[in-house]
Amino acid sequence: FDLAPGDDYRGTGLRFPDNFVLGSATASYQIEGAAREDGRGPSIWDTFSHTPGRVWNGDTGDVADDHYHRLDEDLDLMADLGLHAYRFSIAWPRIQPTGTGPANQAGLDFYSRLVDGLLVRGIRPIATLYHWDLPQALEDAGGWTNRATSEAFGDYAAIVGAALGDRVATWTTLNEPWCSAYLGYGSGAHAPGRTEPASALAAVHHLNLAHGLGLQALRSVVTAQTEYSVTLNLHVFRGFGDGAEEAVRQTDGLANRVFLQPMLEGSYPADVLADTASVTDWSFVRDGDARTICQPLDVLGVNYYSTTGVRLWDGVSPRQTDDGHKDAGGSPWPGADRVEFLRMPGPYTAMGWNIEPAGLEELLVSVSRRYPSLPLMVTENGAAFDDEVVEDPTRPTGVAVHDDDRIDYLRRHLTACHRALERGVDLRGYLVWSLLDNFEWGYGYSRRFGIVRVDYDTLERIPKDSARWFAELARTSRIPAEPLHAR
Ligand code: PNW
Repeated sequence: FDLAPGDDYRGTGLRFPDNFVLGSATASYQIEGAAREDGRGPSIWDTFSHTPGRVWNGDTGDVADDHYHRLDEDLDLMADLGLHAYRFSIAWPRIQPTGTGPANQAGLDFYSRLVDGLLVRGIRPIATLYHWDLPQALEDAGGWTNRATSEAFGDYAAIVGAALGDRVATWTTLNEPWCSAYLGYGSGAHAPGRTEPASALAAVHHLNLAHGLGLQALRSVVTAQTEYSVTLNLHVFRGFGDGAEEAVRQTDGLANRVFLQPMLEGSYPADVLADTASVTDWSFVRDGDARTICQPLDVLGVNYYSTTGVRLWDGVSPRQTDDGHKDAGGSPWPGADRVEFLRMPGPYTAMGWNIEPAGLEELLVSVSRRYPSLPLMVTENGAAFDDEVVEDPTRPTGVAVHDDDRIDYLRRHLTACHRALERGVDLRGYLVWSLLDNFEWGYGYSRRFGIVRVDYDTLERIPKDSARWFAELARTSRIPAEPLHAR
């Protein structure tokens, strides 16, 4: 694909610093399978995916990539690719089947084997405590609308920290609380599938609080010298028309500042509280919460895929709502009733998300200008495309997967990272989403983000051309030339 003229992000040969971390990321529910084994309790994603009509084709994570049973094979794959780091998440319902109470040793053992397997292969373990698989029992008691869930998260963090805290290199509390709150409780596109604007904002706060309580708990039990972080999917907004600034202010408040400001400055943005006053009075925020949420962070994880176009609705024309999210009935933007979401110019990935590497560079620069002493890491970036699968007897698997468009996407976004480094951003690394094709939430298995293909009939792993390309990147710390198969 080609971007607009002048938009040159083909940084072939650019070199990253020696300590720049190049790795990949996954999440528990998306790859593990073994949904009912070794004492794992049900999560909201089990319930959601087993509810007809919620996920494409009725797909579930019951088997997924069967990573739970193929751990050693997948660890060897990571070693073959030369990954410097691997970001994974821990399934809360494997550790506490109902979200509270004593630890399930079999669950801890699985992650302990994973961490040990990474360390013997020289791969840094980056562990996320919560990548959306909330124990169903906690949802039954209100889920993220209930303060008790934040408190339970602190207990869970203490259990996992005590078990793995001698070996994990980086702890991440939450992955993308924006998705958990607004897609889970606002739009209904994600589990638990609720469409309640006030609940979405209560969820925002209780996720923020869980982050703070989780960090406090981790720091009280972890013994090793480690880093503490959180991963946010910060949005890059493009404003259009009269009132562009106002549309950006409102959406930036809901998507970015409502997480960044409490976590890094210890307060909620007053304009967001005012914008959402007709939705909720925020009485779930108690004295002292903002200070609890604001715990020291060693690195901020940033997930970036695309940009979002907004403008103020004129109140007359048909309302535009294409914000790139699956339409599940509710709005993921509580209180932003006057904002329209515009389909941005292409090119697009198979998610329908527009490709704009400049957005990543701008995002990294703007966050680091706002928080100059805070190191950043790109904890997810990548793309779904329709991969071309061809027989190729020269490959170990007998099959080659040509995905030049994914290589091109990665090249351009890595170039954006390099430009951010040149502009003084303290960027520590880049993790590609994802190691494997996997359960893409509401889209089931219909969207493939992996640099390694998974054959869902045989569960065989087949490295795509992008995996070979990424391995070359990880080996040399240089952005490789053309797709390697073309040479
Ligand atoms: C992130 N949206 O999810 C997640 O962290 C991954 O688990 C996921 O597979 C990946 O990005 C690709 O989607 C998102 O609707 C899901 O804007 C949805 C949205 C953004 C991120």
